Amino acid sequence: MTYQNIILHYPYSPLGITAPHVAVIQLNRPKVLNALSTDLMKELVNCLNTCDDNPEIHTIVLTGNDKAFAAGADIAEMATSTPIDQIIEQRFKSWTLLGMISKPIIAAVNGFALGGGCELAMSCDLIVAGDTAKFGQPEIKIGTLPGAGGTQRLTRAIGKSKAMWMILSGEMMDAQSALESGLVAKVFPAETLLAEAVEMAKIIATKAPVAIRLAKEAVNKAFETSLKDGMDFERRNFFLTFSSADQKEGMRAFLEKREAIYKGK
Ligand code: DAK
Repeated sequence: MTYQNIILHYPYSPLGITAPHVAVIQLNRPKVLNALSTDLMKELVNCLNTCDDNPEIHTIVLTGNDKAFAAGADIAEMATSTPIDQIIEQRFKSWTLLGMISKPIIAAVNGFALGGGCELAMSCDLIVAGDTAKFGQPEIKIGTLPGAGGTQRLTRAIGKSKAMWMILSGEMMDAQSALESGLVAKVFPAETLLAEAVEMAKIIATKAPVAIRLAKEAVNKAFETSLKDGMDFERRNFFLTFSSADQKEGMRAFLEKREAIYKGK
């Protein structure tokens, strides 16, 4: 499939050096700060599914450009829509499908991650930011409120008071505060952000793919269950790794003091 609103870089080979098993997806509507139109979201989910289905790809980096990761849903598209339009067009469907990708997705955020852009970053498995990044849920300034998980995910990420302030005021949070609040995992100079995110993706990509998927699933479960149910879920996934060839290989390699060679089985 050819994409109009995103670019898939796979293999990802900056300067001719390939990052093995890493795909980079770039949001590409620069004139409107990567506003998340319905078409863009459909393409993104389609592309993520393609990456998820490709056994050669282990980790995905989602990024924008220097000015914006994404400045939110496309306001021009949304401004006159009715609730019924939104139901008929199933705008929420792409957002639901995002949560079904089994491989780790790193959001690499430079510039604005606002509204749906912030929600998209938070829908990924972890966020890294350039030092000029700005996060926000400014929907209140245009007469509405977050609709793709912002009230829930931001609150879980940074706590009630900070999230409440951002959502009720529409004020943005800079990269350093996002780091201190736990919204992002790391901050890098804006110019090297993508390279650093790809390095992180490469580290994840060297690990046993089945264990990575099960670990991602277990961490994400922490947001949806009680501690007891989450621990039970973790234990089952832990046991499950012991039916993989990669667990045997990983532990054997440790004991033999060599690098493990994982087969993804
Ligand atoms: N939509 C459409 N166009 C946008 C846009 C957006 N979100 N953000 C920026 N643009 C366009 C601007 O209109 C402008 O276009 P031209 O005038 O050049 O034609 C161009 O991008 C450059 O923007 P500015 O000229 O405004 O650039 P500045 O540097 O001056 O300002 C800014 C940058 C990010 C502060 C500003 O553009 C801004 O405030 N943008 C809007 C941010 C915003 O309010 N975002 C939240 C949108 S609501 C849901 C799923 C998702 C959502 C809800 C429900 N369901 C599944 C149910 C999400 C909702 C939202 O995100």
